[in-house]
Amino acid sequence: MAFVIPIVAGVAFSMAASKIYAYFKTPAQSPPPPPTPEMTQKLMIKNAQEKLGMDIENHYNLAVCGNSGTGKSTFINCIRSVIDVEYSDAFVYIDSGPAPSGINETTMMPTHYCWPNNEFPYLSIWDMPGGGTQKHPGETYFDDKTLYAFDCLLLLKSGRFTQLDTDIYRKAVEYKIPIAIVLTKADNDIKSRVKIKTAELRRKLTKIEYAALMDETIRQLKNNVKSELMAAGFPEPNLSAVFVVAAQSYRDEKLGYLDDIDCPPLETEKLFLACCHIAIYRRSNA
Ligand SMILES: Nc1nc2c(ncn2[C@@H]2O[C@H](COP(=O)(O)OP(=O)(O)O)[C@@H](O)[C@H]2O)c(=O)[nH]1
Ligand SMILES: [Mg+2]
Repeated sequence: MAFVIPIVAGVAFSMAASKIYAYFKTPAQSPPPPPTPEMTQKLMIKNAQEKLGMDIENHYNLAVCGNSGTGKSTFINCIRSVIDVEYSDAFVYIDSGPAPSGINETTMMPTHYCWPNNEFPYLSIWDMPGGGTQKHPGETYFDDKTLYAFDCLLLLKSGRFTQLDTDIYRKAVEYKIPIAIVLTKADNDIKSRVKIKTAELRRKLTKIEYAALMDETIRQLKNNVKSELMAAGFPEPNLSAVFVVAAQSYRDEKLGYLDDIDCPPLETEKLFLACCHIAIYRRSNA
């Protein structure tokens, strides 16, 4: 089965960002569709409420999953233009504040964040703990964390697919839950390729050469995902559900800190809009 996230083809960008954002200022019209015929919407609402304290009737919910260190907390901060903080004993959680980095994910619970200044009162983003541990076993992770109750899953990875990644991906496909594969920290990939190319040419890259190198890097990273998924026994994935992002650059650009020499945000905004769009689409077709 191909990706179940019909997010980019045609419909996704026919709606302007401002129109998409307007949806998150009022309660959702209906909960998302249940994952299987056996699970009623009522049971799904109950499970999400009991296990995570999640309101799926009124709120649109995005889950950011993946292994520790893939950049989940940073992504959640960047997309909301919130500055990162390292976890310490003095850290105090507020849902409109930062998702702390450096947290021990073996004990962490799924944590809810909203947009500062009540920008989108009905949009929530969740920092999900890495799985495959005693507290969060991989085999039951998807159901334990009620991932089927989310509007869209963002599976973050910065290296090769792990067992947790493939477990989540497999279940998402089975349950028809939209899932985007997000290749994080791509600024590092671009930077190292620029270094190699610069050494090869013995001069700085022109703007055109730099843009071509970025395109090529994005293409190669996405093709690696395709090869890896197919090697893991999945059918050929639709690469329109794979996004290459530089989340910190996205935030820096929004806050006016991005320098000319910095890597641009790549597909960060495209990913966010696509996830928002699929959430709205599913709710209106539930
Ligand atoms: N270069 C770069 N580093 C990043 C980016 N996002 C996260 N990181 C770094 O990756 C490390 C792990 O990030 P964190 O958000 O704590 O990962 P988590 O464990 O998945 O929540 C931190 O040192 C971040 O600064 C990015 O877009 N670019
Ligand atoms: Mg984290």
